Amino acid sequence: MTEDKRPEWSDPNSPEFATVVRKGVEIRSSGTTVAKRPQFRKKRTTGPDIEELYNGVLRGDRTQLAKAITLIESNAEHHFKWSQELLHKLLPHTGNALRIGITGVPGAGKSTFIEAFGSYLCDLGLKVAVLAIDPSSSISGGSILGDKTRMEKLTKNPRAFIRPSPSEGKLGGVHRKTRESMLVCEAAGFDVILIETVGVGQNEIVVREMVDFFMLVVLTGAGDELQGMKKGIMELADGIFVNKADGENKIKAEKTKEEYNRILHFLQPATKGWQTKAYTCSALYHEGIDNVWNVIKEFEKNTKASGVFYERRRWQKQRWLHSMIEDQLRMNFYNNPRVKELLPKLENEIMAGARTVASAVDTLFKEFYRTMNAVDAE
Ligand SMILES: Nc1nc2c(ncn2[C@@H]2O[C@H](COP(=O)(O)OP(=O)(O)OP(=O)(O)O)[C@@H](O)[C@H]2O)c(=O)[nH]1
Ligand SMILES: [Mg+2]
Repeated sequence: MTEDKRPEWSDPNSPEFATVVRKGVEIRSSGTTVAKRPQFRKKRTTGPDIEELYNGVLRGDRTQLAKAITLIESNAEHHFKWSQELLHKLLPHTGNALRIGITGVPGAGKSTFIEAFGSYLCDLGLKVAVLAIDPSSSISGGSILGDKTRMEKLTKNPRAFIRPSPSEGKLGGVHRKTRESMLVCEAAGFDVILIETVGVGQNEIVVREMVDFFMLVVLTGAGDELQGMKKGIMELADGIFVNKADGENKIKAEKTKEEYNRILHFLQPATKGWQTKAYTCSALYHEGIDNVWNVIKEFEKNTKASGVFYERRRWQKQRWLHSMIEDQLRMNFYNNPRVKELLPKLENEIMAGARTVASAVDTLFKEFYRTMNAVDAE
């Protein structure tokens, strides 16, 4: 039997009170009477509605898409679980977009190029998502703001979706987040995903590992400068675009293009069966933008026909798994309280010549495993 009564903290003189406290149902279990707490269906009050997000993303609802990406970008551990649940559901609807990575030194014109190229693709009737890894740069001084003004037209285009980079975080860090955001955008029906990254080292390799076509935006420069340019970066690219080929710079840009082509001839191509070439364009004056798309479409046709396209995507998934394992291992190790405590001491001993590196590593790992086992045993 249930009995309704007002909560004790309500005003006894006030006749109006909408809430009642319902006494729990008593059930019998193995002969003993157990007073059960009220039987309400367990509702996920604090978590997001995964079903709603899932349906929203598939419909291409931008609010739900933004919410889904926010969930992925969250560093909270319980959000991680929910985001994985959502991604698992979305997975069958992913993989259909063409993934393009864009890199180049700060000020090369990447954002201006994305504005022009993205708008061009939207005019063709395609849906374009733009994601950025570390959009801040030494020249513009950090600048989602700068990027937004440089992508003013695209930001307003209903066929485009622009998402600045999340800050670095745990649980696989920024790279996991960009990869997963890309998958969500694909499920939302975007045809082309553009990933912008400033070419300052490690980022290019990470982006290369998540895109189909990787392009390098460069500026005009003398032959010597090109020779000095990191060969490694050129070997990652499927296309090199000499930007700002306009006005007085046009002739110089043509020369630079030739110079790049000469060097490219001797380099290992980034993609099997595809000769990387240099081209000129002007992002600001929208010149040569259609050619960029032609090159990419040609690349897609060739690599799909040869199977290299699909092979790369399979390999990328494998790399993704391993990079997440590495991230997780690194995070667990360095966040381990015992490792944190011992590391500075061991570092000092090594620097003082009182210990070998190998023995310090051995001690650290022994302590790490010991504390891990202790946690497991609890
Ligand atoms: N003349 C000319 N200027 C350009 C062109 N493309 C970009 N610019 C200018 O170059 C400057 C840098 O352009 P951004 O698009 O911000 O360059 P970015 O590579 O995105 O730079 P970061 O995001 O800071 O790494 C801006 O002042 C642009 O207006 C071009 O094709 N021609
Ligand atoms: Mg930029």
